[in-house]
Amino acid sequence: MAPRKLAAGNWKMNGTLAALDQLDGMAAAAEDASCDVLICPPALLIHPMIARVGAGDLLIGGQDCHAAAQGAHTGDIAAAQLRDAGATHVILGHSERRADHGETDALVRAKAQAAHQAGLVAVICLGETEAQRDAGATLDVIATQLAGSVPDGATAANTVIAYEPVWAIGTGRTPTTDQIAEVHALLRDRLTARLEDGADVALLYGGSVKPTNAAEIFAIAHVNGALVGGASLKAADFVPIITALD
Ligand code: G2H
Repeated sequence: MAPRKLAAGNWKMNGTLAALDQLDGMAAAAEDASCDVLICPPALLIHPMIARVGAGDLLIGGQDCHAAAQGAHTGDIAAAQLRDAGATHVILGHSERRADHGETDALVRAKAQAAHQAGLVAVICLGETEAQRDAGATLDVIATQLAGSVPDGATAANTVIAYEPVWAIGTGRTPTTDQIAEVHALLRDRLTARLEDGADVALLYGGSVKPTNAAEIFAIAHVNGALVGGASLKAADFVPIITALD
């Protein structure tokens, strides 16, 4: 088995019911594509999205879940509740959550475990800051985040890893192809050494992916897709990215 290709959209805290109009074009592209296509909207839009496009080829996911299965955690969402709403995936450990909510590798790992128990695919995000890259620490940072954030029990079926350099997120800056290749080779090596089917875990690149740079990024070894933020909000931007991956 080779890693399944995945074009994933992270809508972050963007979108209202009016944005559902963008889904029709994305759903049509997902139907035509052989790669997987996923949109992770704000949680309030998960159910309306599924009602709009049905349980078809366009997959819908969450952007976070709590590590506990249920309980007194005001404002949080359990993995089983995402699954109940129709989600298939959940993004975990995005650098914005690590920064805004102090999420640690250990917490991300616990959340991934909860996601797996609920039957969700965990899309676990990793990435170095600009200061860490400038200090030459990128590979050490990524290896540490990977070891700490991926739970035992991770498999190619229930886990996707997204490499998102913090300095490339929403900035329009992207790493060189060599920089992406170096990190993805490390991820593949470490996953293959740790997991029985680590060679088949899908590895995404994320950070300012656009229709204009997608094909070049997808040609890099061990890049099996993308986690796309701003360019996933409009079908006119996201569909060409899906096509470039397919
Ligand atoms: C990185 C990415 C989506 P953008 O955060 O996860 O966002 O494509 O806007 O840089």
